[in-house]
Amino acid sequence: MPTRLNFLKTFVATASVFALTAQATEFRSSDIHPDDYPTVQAVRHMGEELSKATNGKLTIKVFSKSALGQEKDTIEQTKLGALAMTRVNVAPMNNICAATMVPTMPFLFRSTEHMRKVLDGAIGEEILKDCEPQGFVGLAFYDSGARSIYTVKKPIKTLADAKGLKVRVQQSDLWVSLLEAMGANATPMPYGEVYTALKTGLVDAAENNYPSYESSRHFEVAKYYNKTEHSMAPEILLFSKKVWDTLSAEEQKQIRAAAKESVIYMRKLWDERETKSLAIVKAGGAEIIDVDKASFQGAMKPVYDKFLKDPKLQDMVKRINAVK
Ligand code: BDP
Repeated sequence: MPTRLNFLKTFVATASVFALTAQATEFRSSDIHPDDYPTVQAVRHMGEELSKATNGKLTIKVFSKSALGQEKDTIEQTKLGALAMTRVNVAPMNNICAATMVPTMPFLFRSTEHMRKVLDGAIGEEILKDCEPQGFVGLAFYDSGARSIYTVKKPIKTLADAKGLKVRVQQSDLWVSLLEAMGANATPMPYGEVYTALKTGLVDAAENNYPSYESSRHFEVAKYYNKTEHSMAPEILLFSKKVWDTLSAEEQKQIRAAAKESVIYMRKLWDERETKSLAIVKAGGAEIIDVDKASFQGAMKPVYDKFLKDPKLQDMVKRINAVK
């Protein structure tokens, strides 16, 4: 029998549920990669850690496979605050936040260890911070390995072989110049269009690390993977400054901590995935070609001259070189 008291009880219970949901916040985060890719897994992991640390008050929902758009679109949405987070490569940030050009620079990092040490330290923090005036709180860098050029028709062994090649690049002026310095014709386009571009002959080549070459199935259409290893441009995890400013200092601290923790998790997955992807592409018929790297490296001066005019950025390169 519904009594006044029962009604009151139900009312109070319902009200408290609403209060709970009103307090809990779910941040949406985007990624162009599939569910099993290390970047997607890492942000999911970060969400779990954040949820634990806040007793479920703050959570993250990751939208994979470009469900919310290509990287340039999601960067724009994040800036507007329509999206709380996005995981992208630093390349589409190059035109927005100058310091991100530095870790993109060709042949900058000597090894994975060197790259990790630099990005984990004060220089990494400086680069992340540089995105803030543009509307992005840089939370962390993730590994992206080394990028190499893969070709449809013939292998590349020396710089001369790259001449006139139509190569897809990420949407960044720096990337266009980088390939032009190799004598190639650079065609910027979003990642999602590359498979078809390779297949239809719109481009002769693209460039990426093993996990992307594999997960995108680009190896099926471009079977020569030429180990130029010309850039180790990392991934970056960005939080919308607009959304950030609505959070308490404590919440911001919790988000930063969970992001940093996810880097460790990501690296383990990354190392495993690089090995696994290499095996998959080889089994799928890809040929891994050794390249005269020095000839490529020798052609990169114009890129440094053009994009690192700012003494602050030049100094950053010097400091990176000095990191042992
Ligand atoms: C992959 C990055 C991804 C980029 C993609 C590309 O993880 O963020 O969008 O390369 O080449 O390695 O566009």
